[in-house]
Order: sequence, then structure tokens, then C-alpha cells
Amino acid sequence: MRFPPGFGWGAATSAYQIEGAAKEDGRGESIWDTFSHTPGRTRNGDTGDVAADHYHRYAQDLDLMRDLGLRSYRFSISWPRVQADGSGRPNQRGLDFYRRLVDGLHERAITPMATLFHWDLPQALQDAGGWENRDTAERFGDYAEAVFHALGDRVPVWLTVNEPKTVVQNGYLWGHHAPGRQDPAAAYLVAHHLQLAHGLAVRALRAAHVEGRIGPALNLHPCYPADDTAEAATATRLYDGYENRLYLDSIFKGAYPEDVLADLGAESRMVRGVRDGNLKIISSPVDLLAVQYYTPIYVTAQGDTVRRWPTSEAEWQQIYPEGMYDILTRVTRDYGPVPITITENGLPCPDTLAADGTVDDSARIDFLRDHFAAAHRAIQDGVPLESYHVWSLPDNFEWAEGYEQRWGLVYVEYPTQRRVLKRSAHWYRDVIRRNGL
Ligand code: IFM
Repeated sequence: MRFPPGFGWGAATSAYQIEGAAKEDGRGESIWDTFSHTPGRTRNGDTGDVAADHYHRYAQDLDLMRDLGLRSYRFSISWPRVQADGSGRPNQRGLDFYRRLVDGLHERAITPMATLFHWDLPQALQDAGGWENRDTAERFGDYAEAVFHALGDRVPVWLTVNEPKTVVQNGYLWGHHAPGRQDPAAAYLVAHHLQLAHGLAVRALRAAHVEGRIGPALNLHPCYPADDTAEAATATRLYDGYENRLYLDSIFKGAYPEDVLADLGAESRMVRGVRDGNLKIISSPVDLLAVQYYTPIYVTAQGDTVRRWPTSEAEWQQIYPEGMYDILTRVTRDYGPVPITITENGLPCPDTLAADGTVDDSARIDFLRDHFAAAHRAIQDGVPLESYHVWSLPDNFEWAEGYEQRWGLVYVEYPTQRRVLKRSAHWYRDVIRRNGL
């Protein structure tokens, strides 16, 4: 099973999950510093203060990527490292870190792919209303401009907002992510402002006259009816609207889905918050679509969800590789043709470091093999898939789950920060070398 020549085999991370160095070189506070330091918010009270200490160990991590043969590395830039309070003159020391990282990638012939926002909103902006405040989207456009100015000559692919849906759902509906709110009315206004922020960043890149390509990073969940009834089909359609079309339609079609708008109601904060011209900004043409696939969703006639497939240590995940094929072919059919990159796919395993220094994560190998095969089939059926990033490179801070869930190809022994390649990493190196399975 060979992939197209030059296929971008990669791995992904995000700033708050791996960097640590929370108070160094002028970095400001983010909402995840606040949230993780609030008692009861994360498992075992874990925080990202040290994480995988990547800020200090990035050179070693770069060597590791080279040894694995990675062709692409997706990371995120910490907004509060670049602007401590989310606005104003950029912090040169923060930008310098990313410049060193990006240069190190080029030296090792690895293509950098940078995400501008992976959830670590500067706390000062949260204090001013966070994503409920339209001004945060404007600030994001300015921040993006500063980053493009500093790194635009050396980063060929940019992603705007990582998984806006997760911010909406986990941060504002269920409250188990920062900022920890349970406020449906606010949640969808936040969705709109995140989409606006995306569009403003796209425009900032065009205005900066740099070469790079840019697109959104969306976690898409294929939705299936749980049974054959017409009611389940109807409920599934609306569920899909909230999970997928809310983000895809606005970016690729310049309109929010009618069924979702009707469900929210004309008087909702979101619908009232959409101003003239906003959708034109949101639908500014993009160069690629980044898809993050983890799980399908099965919807009952009542609009509830049920489990169909085995889960992983993440209880929200069902292991269903066909879903990868379905979502890739669906976005190509409904929104294409647009080049696609998979920017996340993976699972947490109960990894342990054996006495002989190995980590046997054969479940991860099985998972990746099946998902790679589904992606390959999608390519054969016409999906313009150009790269695939496994989540994640090293074990890291899994948000509310702290360090208990291990998602990496590389085991991190946290007390010593020693890195150990798991069996899956050795296997992945082989896949990359052979350009296939
Ligand atoms: O760790 C997260 C990542 O930050 C965003 N996508 C899902 C991953 C696993 O939960």
C-alpha cells in the first residue's frame, strides 16, 4: 500500500501541552494556566508548567523527529509568549523561540506547519470577555499579523484556529476545559467569533504578502443514525450541523447552516452577533483544509448518542477507521476540491516503560495501521490528501486529563524528562521509510 510520492508523514503537538517554561522569557498567563491551577479542574491537579519541557529540550526533540524520518511537524505558537496580554508590541524572546524551532526543522529537512491558536488564550483577553467579545477576534488578527511578519518567510503552512468546536463544547457547554463555562448561549457566540478570528487571520496572511498557505484545523466527526428510523435520520442531520457544517459551511460556503440557525433561534446571542460582512471574512478563500479525526458519532431518534465501537482510554473516542474514509470523502465531495492534510489522529494507550527500556504499545500500531489504510483508500478514491500527522509526538498534558493519558509515539518519563521511542514510533519510522504499509 504505497502513498503518493512525497507524502507528508508527520506528527503533531501544541504549545501548552508540551512546552512548559510557563513563566520564562516574558510569556504571559493563558486561560489554561488559570484553569489548571484552579483546584479540581484537572486530574491530579496537573498543570502545563513543565509539561514535556520542550521549550528547553526542543533541540533533542528535533533530533528525535529527524531520526524518525518525519517529513512534516505540526506545532502551535503560544499567543501569550508572543503577546503576554494578547495585544501590543510582540515579545521578541517569544518569537525567537519559534524561529529557532523552525530553523531547526529546516536544518533537518522537516517541513514546519504552525497553528496560530491551540486554546491558550491570553488571560488578559479572557478578563476582557474572551471569545464572547468580538474584539478578541480582532486582536487575533493583529497577533497573526505579528507572527507572519516574524516567521512568514520560513513557515510554508499555517493553520488558524485549532478545533473551534472543542472550545465551544468543552470550554463553554460542558465546562471541563478552560474557561470552564456552562453557557449554551455564550457557546455559539464564541463559535462565531472563533470563525471570525479564523477569517481575519487568513486575510492577515494575504496582506502580509508572504508565500505560505493557510487553512482551518477542524475536528470533524462523521455522524450516523443509530437505527433505520426517519426520526434518527433527522436527528443525525441536525447533529451533523452542530458538529461539522457549522464550521465547514461558514468557511467554504459563506453561510451558516440554516437548520442550525433555526435551531438556535433568531434571538440567540449567536444569530444576533453575526454582523454584515462577517461571513465574507469567514469565507475568505483558504489554501487547504486540516482534518482531525478521532471518532464517529451515532445519533438516536431522540438526538442522544450511543456507542457502537470499542473505545480507548478516552471515553469519548470510538475506534472506527472507516470513519476516516467517510469524513475525507465527504469533505471532498461537499466542499472540494481543496487539498487536505490530516493534522491529528491517534489514541491514548496504557503505556508503561518496561524494565528492559521498551514501551510496547501494539494497540497504537493496530489503530494507526487501520487508519492509514482508510486514508489510503480515500486517496485512491480521489481525495487530495497530502499529509498525515499522528497525534502526538511525545506524551503530553492532555488538558483536563493531565498526564494520565499517554497519546505519544514517544514515551516521556516525566520525573527525568527522558524520551523513549515506543514500539509504534519504530513501526512508524518504517512506514515513512517505505512510504506506506
Ligand atoms: O490533545 C488533544 C489536542 O490538543 C486536540 N485534539 C484532540 C487531542 C486528544 O484529545
